[in-house]
Amino acid sequence: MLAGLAVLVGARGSAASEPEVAPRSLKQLAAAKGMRMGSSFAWGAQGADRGSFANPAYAALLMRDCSLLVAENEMKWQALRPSATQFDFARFDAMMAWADANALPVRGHNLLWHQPKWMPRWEETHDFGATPARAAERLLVDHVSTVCGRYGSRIRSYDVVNEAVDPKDASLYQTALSRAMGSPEATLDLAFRTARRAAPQAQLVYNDYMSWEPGNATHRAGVLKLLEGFKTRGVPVDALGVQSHLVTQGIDARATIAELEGEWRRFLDEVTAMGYGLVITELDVRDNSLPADVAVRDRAVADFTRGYLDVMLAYPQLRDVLLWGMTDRYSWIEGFEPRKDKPRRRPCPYDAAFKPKPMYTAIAAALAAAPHRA
Ligand code: 9MR
Repeated sequence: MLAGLAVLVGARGSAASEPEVAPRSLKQLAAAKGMRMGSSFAWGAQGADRGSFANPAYAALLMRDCSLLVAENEMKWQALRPSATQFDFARFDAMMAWADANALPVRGHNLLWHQPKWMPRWEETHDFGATPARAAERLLVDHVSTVCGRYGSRIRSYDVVNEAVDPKDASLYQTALSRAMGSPEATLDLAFRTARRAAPQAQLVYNDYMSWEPGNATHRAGVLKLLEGFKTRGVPVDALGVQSHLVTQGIDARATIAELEGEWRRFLDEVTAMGYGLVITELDVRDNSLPADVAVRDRAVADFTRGYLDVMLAYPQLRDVLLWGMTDRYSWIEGFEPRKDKPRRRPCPYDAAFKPKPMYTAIAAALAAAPHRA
């Protein structure tokens, strides 16, 4: 059935001329290559206009295209930890229940977002008492063990640590936890070692947004240094989560890619040479340096996505690709960085009316052209 598809798909690397792809779902195309396709999703009240499992229109997209899911926000400390002594699993449990009912595996995002800005407010002013290192260790170990223990083998991949490297100078952020424990390294290492014990079956991922666009060299260097440090210290980290919040650099995707590709491959080569796997954890595209015209923007975003995925999918270490949302309607980017000229951002494979865009076709074509995973 899928064999016929290859006939309809043009040669790999034809970023500018989009090949025609049969209307197969992304998860089917991925499965044919030994891969999985996924997306973030949210909690929502029944029928609410959100990127939620409880919104039938959104759930239909998840069911059609995804073989893997991730909670956009509901597993973070900010969501799970109203205080140092409490957990609130209600929303995330509801998401897990829906995923289980539909036989969809879920990745865990995340066990520690190591920046003060993204930890719960109480944590930064928490009183760690007379033996602060021990108390901070206990808090972190308790969090990781409780979350991993609760979901057991239902979660087989965790972003254990998220965004610990400061892109400004490649240093590691400090939080109340790392100040109490004496160093960020001690904190991150403990998170991974605890996750390995509490979820021995799970892939443990360091997740960050260092990317291939200009301006990311320092961030990439910091991430490499961190990954080297994990190896030296024998910390159990299995893969790098490459978030892939891409930013277009102009209309000519092919020219941009030709410029960015070399350095980006060198980065990925260094990561994989250390033995790390790769996961695309949060793919979407910010349509910068492009005119407002929808057709022009969609074309350039699709070409950029295709070129990026062609580079990434050439790495056999990459088996899972997750989008940060299926439709433009609920994308975080509109709130984070709206276009200065006002038209709505178009970062996802489906538009705000749930119609597939050229980006969808580009992802499908990249999957169809990808080498098969053993
Ligand atoms: O998309 C998420 C947004 O709704 C939240 O307000 C924000 C803070 O929790 O996090 C966003 O997701 C981020 C992800 O967790 C980590 N990588 C960057 C993502 C986009 O900011």
